[in-house]
Amino acid sequence: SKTEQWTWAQYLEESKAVAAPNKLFQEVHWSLSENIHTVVSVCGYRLRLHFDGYSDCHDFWVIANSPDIHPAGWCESTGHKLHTPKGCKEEEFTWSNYLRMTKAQVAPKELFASLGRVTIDVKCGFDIGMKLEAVDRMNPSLICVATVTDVVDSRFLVHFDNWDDTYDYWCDASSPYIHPIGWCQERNLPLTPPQDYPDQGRFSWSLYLEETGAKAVAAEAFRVRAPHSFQSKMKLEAVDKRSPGLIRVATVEEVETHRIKVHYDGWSHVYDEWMDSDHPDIHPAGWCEATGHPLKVPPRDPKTQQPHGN
Ligand code: MLY
Repeated sequence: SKTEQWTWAQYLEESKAVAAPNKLFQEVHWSLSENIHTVVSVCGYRLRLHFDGYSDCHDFWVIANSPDIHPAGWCESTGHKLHTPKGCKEEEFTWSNYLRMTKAQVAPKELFASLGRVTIDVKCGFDIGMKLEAVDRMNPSLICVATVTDVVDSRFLVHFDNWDDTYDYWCDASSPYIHPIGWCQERNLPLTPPQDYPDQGRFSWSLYLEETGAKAVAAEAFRVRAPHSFQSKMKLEAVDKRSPGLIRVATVEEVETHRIKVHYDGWSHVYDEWMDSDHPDIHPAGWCEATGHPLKVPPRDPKTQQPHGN
C-alpha cells in the first residue's frame, strides 16, 4: 500500500540490488578554511555551519567528526590565521569578548574528532615548503608544480606555484592526486610549470629547486591508497550535491580507480556526480537511520508506483 514505510531491505529486494558493504567507506574528509562559524543546526551526525557576519548563502554542511573543524582557540595555539567575523577588527578580536558580546557558548573541545584522535607524532614526510607534482583538481587534466604550504596532523595543504590559493586543497599522503617530482617525466606526461615561469617548455626540477632553495617531498612519503572496491549498481546513501542538507538513496553508476559516479535513485542522470571513493558525503545503506538523519527515498512515479528511471 501507499502508506507502507520505505525500508532499505525491501528496496534492495525490489530493485534486485546489493548495498555497498560498510568496509568500502572511509570517513576521511575534505578541508575548509579557518573561519569563525556558528553551528546553526544539527541533523543526526551532520552540522550546518554559518560564517558569523556573512550571508546564509555561505552556510555549508560537515560531518561532525570532520578533521576540518576545530574548537575555539585552535588557530591561536597552532599558529593559524583566524578570519574574524565580518565587522570585527582582526587586531581586537578575542574569543572571550566575542562570546560575551554574542552571548554564545563555545562548542566543548571533547566534541571535536581532531582532538579525540590519538595523534601519533610520526613525521608524514610532507613539510611546509616542500615541492611536488599535483593534479589541479579544478582543471584535472593538469599536473602541476606545487608546494606544501600548511600541515595539520597527517594532512597538508597543496598550493600551486605562483597561482593564487583558489586552487589549493588539503589531502594526505595517500591521495591519488599527488606525486613525487619527476613523476610526469618518467611517464612522458606534460608537467605544468609555475605560472609565468620563463621558458615554460624547459622546466627543470633540479634548476627550480636550486632557484627556490626548496626541497622536494621524498618519493617514499607518497603512499597511494589501494583502489576502492565499489562496484557499479551497488546502493548507498549520498549527500545531494545541489542540496547538501539532503541525503538520498543512491546507486554506484560507474567506477574509476579512485572515484565512483553516484546516481540519485529516481532522478535524472543529469544529476549524476563523480565523487572520490573516500568522500565524506557517501555513506553505507542504513547510515542515516543509525545517525538520526532523514533519508530522502526515491520519488515514485505516480502511475506505476515504481521508482522513476530504474
Ligand atoms: N584556465 C585556467 C587554468 C588555471 C590553471 C591553474 N592551475 C595550474 C593551478 C586559468 O588560466 O585561469
